[in-house]
Amino acid sequence: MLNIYHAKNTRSIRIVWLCEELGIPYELKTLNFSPEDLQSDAYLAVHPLGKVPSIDDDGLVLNESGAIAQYLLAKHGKGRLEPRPGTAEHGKYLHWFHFAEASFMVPLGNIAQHSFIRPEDKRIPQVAAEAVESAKKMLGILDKELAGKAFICGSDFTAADIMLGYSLLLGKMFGLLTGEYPNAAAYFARLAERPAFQKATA
Ligand SMILES: N[C@@H](CCC(=O)N[C@@H](CS)C(=O)NCC(=O)O)C(=O)O
Repeated sequence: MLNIYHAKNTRSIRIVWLCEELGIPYELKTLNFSPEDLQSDAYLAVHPLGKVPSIDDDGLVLNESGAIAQYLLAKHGKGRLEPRPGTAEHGKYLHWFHFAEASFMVPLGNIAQHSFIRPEDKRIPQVAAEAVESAKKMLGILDKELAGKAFICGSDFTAADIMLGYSLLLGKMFGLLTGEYPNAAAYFARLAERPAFQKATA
């Protein structure tokens, strides 16, 4: 059985969403987004940094949302939700799949840390302000890329949309996904209509 360690509003949404899209059976191990749960000895044995998501797939423990998604696609995808490997389309797909975590989540994480996660005396307003500017720059890049497209790779929904969809969910929660980015806002609305997204974010 696939166990998914999940906490509300976190990157584990990506993994639940992917499993729902692919029809992969799973069991949720829901944690509170608090040090009591994430830094417990029991959870540190699953994820040494005490972060979510993690999975335990019949004894195989994995961390990192992108790696987990790629593992599940390889195991259960049967070619669904990604262009054919080795094609230019697959290269572009990988770019956006990884942009979502490796680039876009950096400023979004800093906004979260320096606006509400850290105790007030540990927040640095300058870091939050710079992160807002950086996130807006990335939203502008995405907005341009999405012109005339239903999904980031064109007309087909892929796992890159799942990776980006969570980042945009945070962007929206932080009030950044405004009418200034009409293509990105319409794209996120399209993603949020999917039943699998709604199940993962419930
Ligand atoms: N690159 C990792 C990041 C994991 C991560 O930072 N998760 C956040 C939730 S979205 C977390 O658990 N933070 C808890 C903490 O930093 O204490 C991934 O994609 O899985």
